[in-house]
Amino acid sequence: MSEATETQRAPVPHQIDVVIVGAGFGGMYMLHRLRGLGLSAIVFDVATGVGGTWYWNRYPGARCDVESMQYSYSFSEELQQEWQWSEVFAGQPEILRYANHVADRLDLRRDMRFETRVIGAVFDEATHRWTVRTDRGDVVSAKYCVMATGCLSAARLPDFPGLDSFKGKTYHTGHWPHEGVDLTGLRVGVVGTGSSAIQAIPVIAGQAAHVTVFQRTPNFSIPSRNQPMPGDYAQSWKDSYPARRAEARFTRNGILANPNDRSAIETPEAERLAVYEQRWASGGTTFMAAFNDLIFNKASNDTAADFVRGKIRAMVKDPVKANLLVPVNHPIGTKRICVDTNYYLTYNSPNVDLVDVRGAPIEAVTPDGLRVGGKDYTFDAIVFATGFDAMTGALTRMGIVGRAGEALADKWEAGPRTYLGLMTAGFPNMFMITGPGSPSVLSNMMVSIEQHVDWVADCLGHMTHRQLACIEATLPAENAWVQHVNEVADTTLYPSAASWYMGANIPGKPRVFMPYIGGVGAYRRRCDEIAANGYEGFQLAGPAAIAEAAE
Ligand code: N01
Repeated sequence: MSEATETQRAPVPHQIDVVIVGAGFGGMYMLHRLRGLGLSAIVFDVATGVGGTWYWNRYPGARCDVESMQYSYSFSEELQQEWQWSEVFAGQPEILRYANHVADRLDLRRDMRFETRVIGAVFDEATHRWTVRTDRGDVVSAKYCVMATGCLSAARLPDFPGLDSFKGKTYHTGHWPHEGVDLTGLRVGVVGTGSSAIQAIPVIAGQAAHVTVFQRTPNFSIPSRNQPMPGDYAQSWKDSYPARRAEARFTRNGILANPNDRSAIETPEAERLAVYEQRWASGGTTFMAAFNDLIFNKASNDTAADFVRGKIRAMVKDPVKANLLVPVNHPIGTKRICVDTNYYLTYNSPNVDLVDVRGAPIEAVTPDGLRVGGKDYTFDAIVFATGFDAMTGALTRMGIVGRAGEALADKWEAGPRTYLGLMTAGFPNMFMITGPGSPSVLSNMMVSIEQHVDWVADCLGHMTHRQLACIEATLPAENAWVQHVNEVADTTLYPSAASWYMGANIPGKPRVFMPYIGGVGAYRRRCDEIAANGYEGFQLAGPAAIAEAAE
């Protein structure tokens, strides 16, 4: 079955065990696990089908930068054996086909309602239930909520004056039209040079008559070296999937990257360069695993950054463009490292221009294009690759209200506060999948999603078995975790960059390092330990205690 379209929906139950928000990889697996526990669950998603981030991000060139053999579910041996990836790094259409295949295989859609946005989730202290409301008028009373809303799902368009005045078409990479866009022969402006833009620009430049890229911050990008999947490579993974998956779960970022356990700065220069050359030649984000101290030691980081700067200068023929493209304002890897196919080489094409908007920001969108530094640029179409209100945006916009009428958006006004990125104090029985305070965006999302879903499912299984009715993170546990997340971040170079990890891409968003950088292995051990110790740091209560408290 292909991607489903459901304008006519099946009825929505009024009472349910669990409401799951989001039908991406997190929500899909959560539903599957809850069914296994015998709990009733329904998934809401605003999209017309499954896939989450891979449903929305259909911009030209969209591709995963984690290898396909590792960016897939590991919970089912049948699934991982039967699916054939066609490329080493899968493109968006193939990943979306995979999501649909899983939905078919596990018969997930019957408990999903699409084209339905959750507009409120309010906790009732008297009944200890969540009332979930949708924009289709549904009102569901649920014992638990699981927010599988994704870390990069709230697309952000900067507030440029005159945005509505533009006579041509505008697009955001995170909301790309499903029917596709033909940019052939057009003059196209692209705003942004993050991962999305770096993938899209070479493809757009191949279609458009002329492309002008507006860059505020140059990024480091590593060639992907993507290729059709070699059959023996896929087979070698399939032959040893259980062992490799088990190993990946205890790595730093959930990716088997053959990490080098040596310091860059302590390695003699010639040897160090040879390591970088070898990593550059094999390509991909695993470049950052070339040495063990690249994210901790500025001098070590500089050696990697200088190596990539040299590669950029060697690729880009025009020295003015090359100078603009060389990143200088952040250590390599502290803004999400990008992975590309021919990104830098694209600037050698006569139909591609680059405009620096750091010194002179974009002033306005005009009826004909963009005005920057008093100069007008004329376009037929503008592509905004301007990113997301990352990690918190989808949650704080949803109308989540916990104990004593406290809105999540208010609680997190000075930055997100969670215990393990799984729960937040004052919001009982509400779980987050890959929430802020968990490794999430610093890891292979599939590994982190599966770990969170399994932890939540095991927790709900435990509660059902013990006839417990309420679980809530305690404030002291949450405070200690937030402090730990910050302390670990401060041992690295990450907080020195104005990145979306820090909320720095959104004017007015608090500058807090949101993901947990302690590594997925250490994090998993901690989560398991906490569960084994009777859910240390969480308060669990039975129906009697709840009834007593409500009196
Ligand atoms: O978004 P971004 P993205 N004027 O926030 C610029 C994942 N992902 O969609 O850096 C001018 O990174 C902004 O400039 P600056 C991945 O985790 C993965 O590209 O803030 N420019 C920046 O250049 C990634 O990190 C994959 O100074 C403005 C760009 O817009 C995350 O998604 C592929 C501006 C936004 O870059 C987000 O990536 C794609 C303004 N007013 C995405 N406002 C893969 O797996 C913003 N910008 C490969």
